[in-house]
Amino acid sequence: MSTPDPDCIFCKIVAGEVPADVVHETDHSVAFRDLSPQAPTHVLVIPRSHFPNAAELAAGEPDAAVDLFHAARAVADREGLDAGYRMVLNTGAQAHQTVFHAHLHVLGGRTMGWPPG
Ligand code: DGP
Repeated sequence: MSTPDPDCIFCKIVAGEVPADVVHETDHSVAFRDLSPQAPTHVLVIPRSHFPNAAELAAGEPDAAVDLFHAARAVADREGLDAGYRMVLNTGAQAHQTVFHAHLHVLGGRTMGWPPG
């Protein structure tokens, strides 16, 4: 497991040092509601380990990367997103990644547009 980053807000959520509305947990992942929801359901699924993005997570801890997707499906099931949902992995500043701890957005509960902004 990678070392937590003491300056990372999501590492603090994993450690329980910052509160979050947690909706699902596994051995590898924690899922909690986004502070700034962009859809009726907007949950972030993050690995317990600190990696700067999902690609680095897949390279460093492939089992945890796969678990992120299993956890996302569990969240979608639990939230009743039967009509569909979007999974987003912003990677890098130009793609609007603002927190550099890997996270998978699960968005649902409304019709989505395409292309994304
Ligand atoms: P991104 O732009 O892909 O890096 O998304 C980061 C998301 O994290 C953004 O939608 C807002 C959310 N976020 C940032 N800080 C916190 C926090 O402290 N708590 C929660 N619940 N969400 C946060």
